Amino acid sequence: MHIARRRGWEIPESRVTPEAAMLNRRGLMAGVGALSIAGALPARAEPNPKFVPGRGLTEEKYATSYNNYYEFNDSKNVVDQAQALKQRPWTIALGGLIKTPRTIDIDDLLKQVQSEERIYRHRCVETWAMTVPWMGFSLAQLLKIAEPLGSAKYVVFETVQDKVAMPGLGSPFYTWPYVEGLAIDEAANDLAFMVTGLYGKPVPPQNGGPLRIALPWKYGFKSAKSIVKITFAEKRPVTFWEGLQSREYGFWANVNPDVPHPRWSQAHERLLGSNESVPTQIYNGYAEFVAGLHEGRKSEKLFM
Ligand SMILES: Nc1nc2c(c(=O)[nH]1)N[C@H]1C(S)=C(S)[C@@H](COP(=O)(O)O)O[C@H]1N2
Ligand SMILES: [Mo]
Repeated sequence: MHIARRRGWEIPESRVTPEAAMLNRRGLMAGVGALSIAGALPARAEPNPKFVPGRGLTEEKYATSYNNYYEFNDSKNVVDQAQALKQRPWTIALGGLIKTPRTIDIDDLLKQVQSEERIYRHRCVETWAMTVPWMGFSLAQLLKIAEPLGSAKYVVFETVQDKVAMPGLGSPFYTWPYVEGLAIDEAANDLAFMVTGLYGKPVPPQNGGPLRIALPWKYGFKSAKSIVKITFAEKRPVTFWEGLQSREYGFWANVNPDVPHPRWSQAHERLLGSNESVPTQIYNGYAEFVAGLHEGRKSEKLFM
């Protein structure tokens, strides 16, 4: 069972089951044999030690039940509705300024990348925060696969629009699809992470399964969920929240405790689960990785 769980985010369920069954047949899952298997194949890979969480993990039940996913609804309680979003088959269209625009199946993509676990802090612009063990692969690997042209300056992510599963798409207040983006040098930064799992399981639909992004130094709205399209552009895209309210939500959206949102302070954050309030850090504590990115962008509104 541990083996099936460990590999669930990497390979389709259909390929997990026979392997687990085979191990069972050999009797290796019981008694002394179980110990040696556990030793050879730990239930969870060691998280990448480069990314130090600095605080306790958020309990899984909170991270997977308190969600912002406006395509379903705007209540944070989307779990039940989100189960209607099918996670396979799933394809991602790669387009725009790249060598060969094409559509790639998620399972083919996963065979071409190196996956790992990373524990990241997540800071929502609304001031709640969580600490989550994500499974996935660096966006830099996907850039290599996509082969952007020299003229590509921005990467643009689009979320799936399933009108049957997602009642929020019918709301007249929003301009769908959910679009997010990064400058290409940000996208190449080691911190930018494509997520396929969390807490040792496939990432559930409410958290943006089967493929989302995690950008821990930016406010959470930059981390687009359930991605079906990645395009490369010369021009900066207008992103979802920026298009709705540019005075409050910008393109760069780097975390900064000293730059308040127009309607509230960003100095502190509330930890999901415990409700403890802790000081917010510049770049959400990831300055050592990303502060240098914006040397040439001082005239931009980098922090909202
Ligand atoms: N497609 C899509 N992506 C989205 C959102 C959304 O509403 N739709 N909400 C964003 C916001 S505001 C946050 S804080 C995170 C929340 O991720 P979580 O539910 O996994 O905590 O997803 C981001 N990605
Ligand atoms: Mo958010």
